[in-house]
Amino acid sequence: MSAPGKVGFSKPVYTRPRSLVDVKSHFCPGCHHGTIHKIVAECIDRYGLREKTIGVACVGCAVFLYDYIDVDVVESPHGRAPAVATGVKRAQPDKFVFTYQGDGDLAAIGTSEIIHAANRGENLSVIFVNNTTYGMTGGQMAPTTMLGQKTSTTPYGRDFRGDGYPIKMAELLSGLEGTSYSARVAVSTPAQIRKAKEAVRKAFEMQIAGMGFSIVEFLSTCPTNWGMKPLEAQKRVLGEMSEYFPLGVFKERKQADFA
Ligand SMILES: Cc1ncc(C[n+]2csc(CCOP(=O)(O)OP(=O)(O)O)c2C)c(N)n1
Ligand code: SF4
Repeated sequence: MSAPGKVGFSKPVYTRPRSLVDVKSHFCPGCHHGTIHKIVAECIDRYGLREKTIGVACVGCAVFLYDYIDVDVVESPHGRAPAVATGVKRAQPDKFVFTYQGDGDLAAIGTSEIIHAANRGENLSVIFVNNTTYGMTGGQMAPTTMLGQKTSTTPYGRDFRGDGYPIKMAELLSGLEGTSYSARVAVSTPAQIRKAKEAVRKAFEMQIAGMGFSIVEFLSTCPTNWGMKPLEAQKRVLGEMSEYFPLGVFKERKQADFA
């Protein structure tokens, strides 16, 4: 019985996913990496994959995946995660293999690796964290940095005349035949978090069904390098960021395509 005036709860409303390590987060306040880890861990649990998963980490703040997700993780050099994951999956096709990459990693130094892994239709899943900057190394311009965005290497704001345009990776990869699933999601509201989880589930299901390459791009924050408070950073994702990088599913193969 609960004390007078207190509400009694008989059912837990939240439990930590088994695949999420019970440690304090070291990420900056308002950073989305932690929320994205939780979604990944929940989906690993959902399909009972923990004992057969091999994650492939990259560089940057994204690398710390290996401290938080309780599965085997291989560390790869900058940009090479899709190539390393290809080797792992081909050597051990019964394992569940995913990469976890930032935008500097996936869309700059690793452009070649991600495009060719997708084009080959490698049977693996990619979690892509787009925070429009190089988080760990001090906020330099990334290929996803938005026009006008000030960074440590673009103090006057990104200008298409010298710097080109921000790359829309989810759309770009959806155009490749080997891609089975490509979506862009965000985690700035509870409703977005639910949709993001659906997208990761779909991506994982593609690999489980042997359908080929799947990717989920997350719009993420980096309040520290954006020079914003956490709440302002959320508003940026909900506003200008999702206007330029629309949320949605850009490709979803049906089983029939492979029949
Ligand atoms: C071959 C190589 N070049 C450069 C670096 C330096 N480096 C480490 S992290 C990083 C930026 C990573 O940015 P991003 O992938 O966007 O990840 P975030 O920190 O935002 O999660 C760079 C350039 C490196 N580790 N290896
Ligand atoms: S520097 Fe940016 S990406 Fe790295 S932990 Fe801080 S907010 Fe997150």
